[in-house]
Amino acid sequence: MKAGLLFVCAAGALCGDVAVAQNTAGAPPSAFRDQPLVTSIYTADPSAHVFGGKIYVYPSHDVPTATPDDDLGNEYAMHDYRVLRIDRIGGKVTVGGVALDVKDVPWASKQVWAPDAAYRNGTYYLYFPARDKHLDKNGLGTFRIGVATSKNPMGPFKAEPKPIAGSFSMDPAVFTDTDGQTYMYFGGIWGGQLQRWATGHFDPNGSDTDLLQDNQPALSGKVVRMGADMKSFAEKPRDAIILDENGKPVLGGDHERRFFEASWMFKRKGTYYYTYSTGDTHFLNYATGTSPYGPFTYRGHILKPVQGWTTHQSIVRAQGKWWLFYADTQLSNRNHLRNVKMTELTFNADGTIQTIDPMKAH
Ligand code: FUB
Repeated sequence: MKAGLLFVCAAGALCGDVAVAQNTAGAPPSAFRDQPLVTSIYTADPSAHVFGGKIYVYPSHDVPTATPDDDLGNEYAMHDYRVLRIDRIGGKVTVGGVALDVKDVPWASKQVWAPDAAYRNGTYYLYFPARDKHLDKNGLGTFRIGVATSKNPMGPFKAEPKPIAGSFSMDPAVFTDTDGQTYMYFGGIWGGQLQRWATGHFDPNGSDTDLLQDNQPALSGKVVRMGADMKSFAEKPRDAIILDENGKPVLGGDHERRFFEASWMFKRKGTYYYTYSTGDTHFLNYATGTSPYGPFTYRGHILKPVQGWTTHQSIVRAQGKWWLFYADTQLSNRNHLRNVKMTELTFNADGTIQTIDPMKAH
């Protein structure tokens, strides 16, 4: 599907090595606010962290597949991870070797989706979702969340033999608070299976999309405090509830505000910013609170829809500024072959975030 054209970085753009060809069927590079960080591989779901003064991005590594797009995301057939390193913003982006392959994860069968990473006491932790090996009637495993460790932020990482006990669904995002406590935010509806866990137990016959209860509180993403070993949950996961301006839970039918997937937490000036994707309405949103557990009050959109079905964010302060990392399909114009980007995030004096339009050049 990809045309054999060479992608050329726009002046001032952040570009890595050039190898992935661009499909001219999508919008031209000049139509996009930002340019891909790397073009030699497809990447998505960027979780960015600053370790030792450098930015490390832990993305999904998208791969071509003949599987058609469906509501379960079977076209997202990723089987390994590669880490990106940015020594200087605006400079070269280094693409690491294979950091972890699903064939080396004892419990997982396929689809290693959006990962995250953390550092504690000389060890780097890679958190990742994957389908387990207990196949259901459709031949699919249940999503669990695993952890792997390394002494090097670029990997390779060695996976634990089992997924994190009590974990389910996908999109782990790990946040360490100023008091040293670490929390994992996770979950995603539709293909991410969160709706099947609505009762607290996996429903093998549950809906493949959401709960279809438009007038009920929307399904919440999950938050859980991590154990000191960074490989376990210290408690049962709780709901990360999003409230509207009247203090009422956002409803399931409110697709422009309700949680879908892609949790990411950051803290700024004492306020907890819970950020997430709305999935089928394609927004990145944020809600704020005074505790890492929430509840969080809906504040607005961070990013308007990108080219492509999904986007998935991280937000990090680096080299004196705040940065949004996200993904679109500029290089391929195919939903499952994405490319990560970064752009500066601007806060207003009251702590609200200025909404970004990814299709407006700046
Ligand atoms: O990359 C596969 C899935 O698509 C991720 O887990 C979601 O967040 C969405 O980006």
